[in-house]
Amino acid sequence: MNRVFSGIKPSGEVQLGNYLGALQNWVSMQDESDAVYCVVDLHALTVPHDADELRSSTLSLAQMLMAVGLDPERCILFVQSHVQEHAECAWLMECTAAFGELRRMTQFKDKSTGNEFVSAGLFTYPALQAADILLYDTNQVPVGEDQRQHIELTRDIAIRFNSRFGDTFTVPEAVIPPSGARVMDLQHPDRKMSKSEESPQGTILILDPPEVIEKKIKRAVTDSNDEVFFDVEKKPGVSNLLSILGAATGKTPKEACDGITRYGDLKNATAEAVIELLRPVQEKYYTLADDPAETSRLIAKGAEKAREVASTTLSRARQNIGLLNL
Ligand code: AQP
Repeated sequence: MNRVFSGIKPSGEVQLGNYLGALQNWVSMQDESDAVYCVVDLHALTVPHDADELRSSTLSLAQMLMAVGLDPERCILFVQSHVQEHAECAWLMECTAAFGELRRMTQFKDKSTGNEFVSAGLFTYPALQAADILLYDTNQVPVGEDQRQHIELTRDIAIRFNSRFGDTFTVPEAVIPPSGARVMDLQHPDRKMSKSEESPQGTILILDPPEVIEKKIKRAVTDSNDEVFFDVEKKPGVSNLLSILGAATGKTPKEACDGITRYGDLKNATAEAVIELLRPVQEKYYTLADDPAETSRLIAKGAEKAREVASTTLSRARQNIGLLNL
C-alpha cells in the first residue's frame, strides 16, 4: 500500500497555512494510504525555545491534529522524540548529505539571517527531516510549497545512499495541493504565513474566534484598484485571498474568482469560508483539550507502532552502511 509520511513542528500555534497547505491533505490521505504523521519536536529545538512551552505545545499540537480529522485508528500518529530511531538515522543522513547541499537550503538562510545565535541543528535539520521520511519507506510526503526543496534533498540523499550502499531507502515524492500550497501573510503578501513569525494581524490561527478571523481578513492588504483576478505578481494580496478561498472550498484560485468582482465581496466570501471550515475543528479541539491523559495514551500507542516500522528500516541502513551488529 502507498505509504505517506509528514510532520509538523510544535513551534507555535497552528496557522491557516499549515492547515490549507498540509493538514487538509493529511486527512484525506489517511483513508487512501498507509499514513504516518508526526509532531516533530526535535525540529523545534533548532531555534531558541522555552522548555515548558515546548512540552505543552507538543501535546496540544497532537490534539490539534486529531481535531482536524486525523484518527489514530486510521493512521499512525506519534511524537518524533518518542521514537529514538529518528535521531540515530539523522546521523547517517548527515554523513550522506553534502555540506554544500545543506548550505543551499533557503529555509536555513531565512531563519538564520539577523539572528545572534544560530544553532548547528538549524543548519543540519533537513538531514533529520530526511531521516524522518526515509525511516518509513515513504512514497508520498504531503507538504506546503515551502518544503519542496527539503523533499528534493531527501530524494537526493536516498538515491546517493542506495547507490553507495545498496538498495536501502524508498525514494519519496512531494505532494503539494493545487490551492493553499503557499498561504501568504495577510499584511505582508510577499512573505509566507508562519507560526513563529511576529505578525499577529497577518496570521490566521486555527483557534482564532470567528470575529477575529473576520477582522483579519477584512483588513488584509490588497491594492487601490478594485478588480478581482488571480495574478500573484500583479495582485499578490488579492491572489492570496483567492488561494485561501479556493483551498477552503475545494476549488482552484481561478475557479474561486468566479462571480466575484469587488474586494469587499471577496473578503466577505473568504472570511465566511474560513470561519465555516475552522468551526468544527475548534469545537473538537476544545473537547480533546479537556482530556490530556487520553491524548498521551493515544500518542504512546502511535509511537509503538511507528517504532516497529522505523527500527526495521534503521537496522537495514546500519547493516548496509557498515556498522557492526553484535
Ligand atoms: N504559509 C504556508 N502555506 C502553506 N503551507 C504551509 N506550511 C507552513 N506554512 C505554510 C506547511 O505546514 C506544514 C508544517 O510546517 P512546519 O511546522 O513543519 O514548519 P514550517 O513549514 O516552517 O511552518 P511554519 O508555520 O512557518 O512554522 P515556523 O514558523 O516554526 O517555521 C509543512 O508541510 C509546511 O509546508
